[in-house]
Order: sequence, then structure tokens, then C-alpha cells
Amino acid sequence: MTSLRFFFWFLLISFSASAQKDYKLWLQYHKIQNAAIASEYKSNLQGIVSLGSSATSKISLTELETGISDMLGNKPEVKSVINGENNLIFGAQTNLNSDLQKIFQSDFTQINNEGFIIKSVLLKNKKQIVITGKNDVAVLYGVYSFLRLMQTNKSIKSINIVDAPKTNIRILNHWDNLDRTVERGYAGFSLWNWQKLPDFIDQRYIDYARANASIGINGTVLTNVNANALILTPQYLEKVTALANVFRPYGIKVYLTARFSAPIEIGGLKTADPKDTEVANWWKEKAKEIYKSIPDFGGFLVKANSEGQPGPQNYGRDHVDGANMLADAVAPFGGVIMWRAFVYSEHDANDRAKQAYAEFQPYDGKFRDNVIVQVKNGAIDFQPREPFHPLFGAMPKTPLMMEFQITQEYLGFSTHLVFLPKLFQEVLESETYQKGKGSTIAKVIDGSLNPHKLTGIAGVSNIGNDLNWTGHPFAQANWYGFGRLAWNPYLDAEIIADEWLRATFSNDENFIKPVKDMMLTSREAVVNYMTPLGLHHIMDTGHHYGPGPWVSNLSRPEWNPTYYHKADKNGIGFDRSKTGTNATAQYAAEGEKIFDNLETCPEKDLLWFHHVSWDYKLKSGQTLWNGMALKYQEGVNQVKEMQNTWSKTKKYVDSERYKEVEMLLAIQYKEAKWWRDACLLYFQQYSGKELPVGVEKSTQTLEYFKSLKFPFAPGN
Ligand code: GCV
Repeated sequence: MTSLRFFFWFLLISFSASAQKDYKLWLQYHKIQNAAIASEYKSNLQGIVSLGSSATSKISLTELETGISDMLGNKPEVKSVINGENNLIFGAQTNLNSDLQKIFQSDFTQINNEGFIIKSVLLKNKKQIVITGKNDVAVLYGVYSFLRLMQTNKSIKSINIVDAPKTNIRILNHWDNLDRTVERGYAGFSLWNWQKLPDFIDQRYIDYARANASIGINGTVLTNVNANALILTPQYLEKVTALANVFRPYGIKVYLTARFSAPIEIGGLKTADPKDTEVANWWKEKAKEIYKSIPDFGGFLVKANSEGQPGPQNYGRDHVDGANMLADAVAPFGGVIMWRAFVYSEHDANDRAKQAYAEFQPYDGKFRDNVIVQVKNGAIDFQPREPFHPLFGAMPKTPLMMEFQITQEYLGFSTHLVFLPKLFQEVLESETYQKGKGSTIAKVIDGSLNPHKLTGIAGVSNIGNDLNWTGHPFAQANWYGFGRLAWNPYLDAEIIADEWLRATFSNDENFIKPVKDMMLTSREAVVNYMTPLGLHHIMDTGHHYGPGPWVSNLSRPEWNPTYYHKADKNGIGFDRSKTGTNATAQYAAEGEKIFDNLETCPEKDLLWFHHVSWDYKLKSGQTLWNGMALKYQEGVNQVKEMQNTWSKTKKYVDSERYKEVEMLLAIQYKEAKWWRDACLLYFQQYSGKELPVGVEKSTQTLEYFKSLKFPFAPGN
């Protein structure tokens, strides 16, 4: 081989090894560096015994074999029967022998169908570790949990874990179109290769299912909520069936979005009126057809009468009529309807933030019991920070599921490092005061505040066919964190960051500590450099890339950033208090009082609820103008600090991921300054004040920022 050829060959090998790291997500199974831990694992894991033979049990076995041998450097013996000691035994309840049944009897009463038990036990006086659950998928969750403990170097000597998910629908919403573009997707094209399906099963589908199962996600909506009825035709259902077959052994159910006008578009009917018998029958037949080939089909997600999507209101009916008609169609098969509450109308002069509540709250208790209403975390639209959606505190008789956005539509796409579990946690911990203090959103959605059969959390997926799945290596942490919080909405973001870093990069404390701090501050940084103090919806139009606080000429008033910030010479902010739109009244009395009063309203939400004078004194003693400018600067400084932190991690990270993150942070820094400069120059026109000491002056003019155009920004 000539030296040049050797060089290229070497490049190729090292590229693919590195790219594989990115691709492997949090399932790297690095060799364990800590000798004491490695030796503890070796002595406790001498053999593996599988008590099952299903496809799911086989996945568990392969995962354990791969994980343990990669982490320990040698393969444990796979035994067909339990003999000797220090084995890892796994299997579902029904496959346990009578001794094990007895040992776990009381533990089984503590878990639901998806829960698992991992325990170090004495079986005929021999020490063994057992992973069990009520079925094979639950065991698989236990297997991943066990491997996570190993990845994070936790002791397993006297392991005793009984864990179960707190919500029952833990689901990704893909906004994927049939042409493979992804609405608000920043990680390439859709994973679903509809043209090659059903005959070609891309390895990615399997790896996707595996990654999801490893964090407890149990459902996926394959298609965009801005739906295309073609997905419900036999031609496409055959392809959906192929995907469902791949996902099933991983415990993942497939769901589809239902275009409300499908009976007309693909059914040849004249109407889609939910009260029309022919229409209702059409959906019943459609459901029957789907369940025939996908017996565990999850159901439909529906965006109706929202942003131009058809719905029951087109026929003078309401959301309850629409949702219940579909619910009746899937009910005989155990299906569920996830009906979205993301509605607002250009014909409604009311504050947009009030509209979903106004429309949905009166329907409380009116939906069938296989309907769950899916509510976005805030009342506008996935902003860097929003106060929680008032519907969460106002529909006790209706199961509500959370909709988070994992893809970063308003948070810098996939170029900005923003650790979203911090945002998710803030929302989940929010007090609705529905039944007094302690009525947190987590308790609303896990059904512990008002018991419901259905509970759930949805995350708008940030996954595409980029080599690293999510565009930004750190955006993988948002997929991971979403899954972990869907399983347990009470988990702390810090624990999630810790787990993810160890499983993805390294267990070295010198790496973990600073990088974890960087992740944990990253969400506040993006709020600071984009929308501090409760500002919102001031991004540029359409693609939502970059700042656009000046935009005021769009046909719908509530699409204009000026509608939201209302900056004028007197001040800035949206008065949603009693003196304004009275949106605060949509919260339970205690919450309402806090938000309504300028003095008690948390400063982080100040301009969401109040129009405040430029000279208003913040808690820091700064005027609002100075405080706001300093926040923008703080956001920029935080990104600089993130760059600094990352620059010290070179020796812990493979060179490709190191460079990727380094370049992305440089873009983030540039864009943080762009946000700061554009917003401050724009708002300065109204405040008429100088920038305070410590805030850097823009080197560009406002006109320059306004002139920037991005015709091919992704995801639009
Ligand atoms: C899928 C926002 C987004 C749209 C999205 C919509 C929704 O308006 O910009 O892309 O549509 O929310 O959640 O339905």
C-alpha cells in the first residue's frame, strides 16, 4: 500500500470509529476504568441465565452480553440453566421457578406491568442477581437499568431496586412528513424511508427502537400532526406495519396522526362531519383495517382546527364531538386518542395565551375515557421559558398529557447546546395550586392528583437521519432526558445529566463536574440571550431562526413579535394581569395572585404577565432596562464560559465529538451575540437609554440585523 493510500485508509477507519461513537448515543458501554468496580462486577457476573425465549428476551440477552463484555473486557458465560453462584438471571414473572416466585412475591405487588425488580438474592444458598418484571418488556427495562448502573459505575453488590414508570404513555411525536422532510427538524431527514418500506428494514429502525427502550419510551407517533391522509391508505399502512413489527419486541407501540378530513380525501365521502354516521363508520372500518395488521396499534394523535388543520368545527361541531367519534372507532381494540389542545385563532381578538384554556376548559369531563388531551407545556408555543399552561390546573376530570418539544424550534435549532431537562423539570415542578400547595404538574400528568386510567408525556422528537441522530451531540441528552423524565417526572435534571455524561463520554470526575455544570446552566443561558425576564415569541418569522422583535407586518396579529413584547416608550411586556387581558385569572386562585401582582410575580416571568416601565426597579436594584441588557450580556458570557469549559475536555473526549462541540459552541457564541445585539438595539429605540456598564456595544446596526434573510433555514 502506498503511503498516500494508507493515509486515506487510516482516515476512513478513524472517521468511522469516531462516527460510530456519535451514533451509539448513550449506549457506548465503555471499558470500565475503575479497577475496584470492574473487579466487583466480574465477581458478581460470572454467568448469565435467560429464563425466557421470546424475541424480547433475546434482545435482553444480546444487550447484556454486549454491554457486559464491552465494559468488562470479557464475555460472561451464557448458561441454559441456573447453576453455580454469581449469575445474572433474568426473566418474566411467569418464567421464574417457584423459589424465585416466592422471593419476589411482595415486590410484584409494588409494580405495574412495566415495572421491574433487580435484586441480589440467595437462591438455594447461592448468591445471584435477578432481574424480573411482569412481562419480557418490563424485564428489558430492568436490563437497561442494570446496564446503566454499570455504565455509571455504581455498586451492584447488594442491589435492590424496585422501579416502575409513573406514566403509561411515554411517547415521541415525530413531525415527519411523507416526503421525509421534518417540520421543525434540524437533524437531517426523517428516519422513515417510506419508499423502501415495507421490504427494506433499515438498521436504523432497530437502533432507534433499542435507544428508546433503553430509556423507557414505549410509543412513537410516526407522522406529523400537520397530517397527510395518505398514511391511512393500504399502501402506507403496509409500511407502518413493517415498522410496528420492528418496534414491537422493544415494547414500542406505533401511533399515527389522523387527518380529520381523511374520509373525504381518501374515503370518497362528501363530508368529515363527526356526527355523520357514514363518517363514523368510515373511521370504525379504518380502525378495524389497521388493527388487523397491527394488533397493538396505539391509536391516533390529532391536531384539529388549529393552524389551518381541518377538524370538527368545520361542520359546526366541537372538539368533544371529534375526539369521541374517533375514540369510539379505536375503543374496541384498546386504542387511544391523543387530542391536542394547541388551538388559537386569528378570528379571536382575545390574548392568544388565553385561547386554548377558553376553548378546552369547558369540555372537562366530557371526553370518552380513551381520550387524553395533549397540552403543550406553556400557553404560547415552546418558548425558551413560559409559565406553565393554565389548563394543567383546570381540567381535573380529564386526563391531560404533557407535550414537550425536544427539537429546538425556538432554542437555537441543533446548533445551540441547551440541556432541556432543566426546562422540563421546571415545568413539572410548577405549582398549579389546583388542590392547594403540592398540586404540581408532575402530579397532574402522572394521575396522582386526580386519578385517571390514562397518563402520559409526549416529546416532539429531535431525531433525524444525521449520523449522530440529533444534529448536536449534546442534543442526544435531550432525547435521553425526555425518556427518563417520562418514566419518572420527579427525576432531577442533575441526575439525568450525570447519567448521560457517564454513559456517553466518561466517568472521570474531572470531566463530569465541569461539563455537568455547563449543561445545567445552558438552559438559563439561552433564556438570557434570547428572551430574558419573561419576553417571548420575538424570533424571526416562519423559520423561527434568530431574533426578529421588529416583525409587525404579518397577516395574523398574534404571529407578530410586536404583539408579544409591546415595547413602547413607557416600557415593555404583555399585561396579562387584571389591568390587561386577565390571563392570570386562568390560574387557580393562589397562582393567580402570585402572577397578577407585579411585586410577587417571579422576575423570570415578569414581562410575560406585566407591561413594565423601563425604570422599574428589579430585585437587583437595577432598572428594568439595565437589568434586561445585563441579562442579555450574561447569556453571552455564559456561552463564552461553556466554550471555556469545553476547551478543557479534550483529553476525555474522542477528537471528532470534541471538534463538533467546539465548532457548535463557537456558532452558539456568535448567535448569542447576534440575539443580544439585535434585541438591545431594537428595544433601545423605545427605552431611549444607554447600555449599562458591562454590556458590549454592537458592531452592527439595527438595519443590518433587520436585513438578514434565511430562505433555506431548516425545518420550515
Ligand atoms: C407542527 C408551532 C410550530 C408548527 C407546529 C405547531 C404545532 O406553530 O411552529 O411547526 O406544527 O406549533 O405544534 O402544531
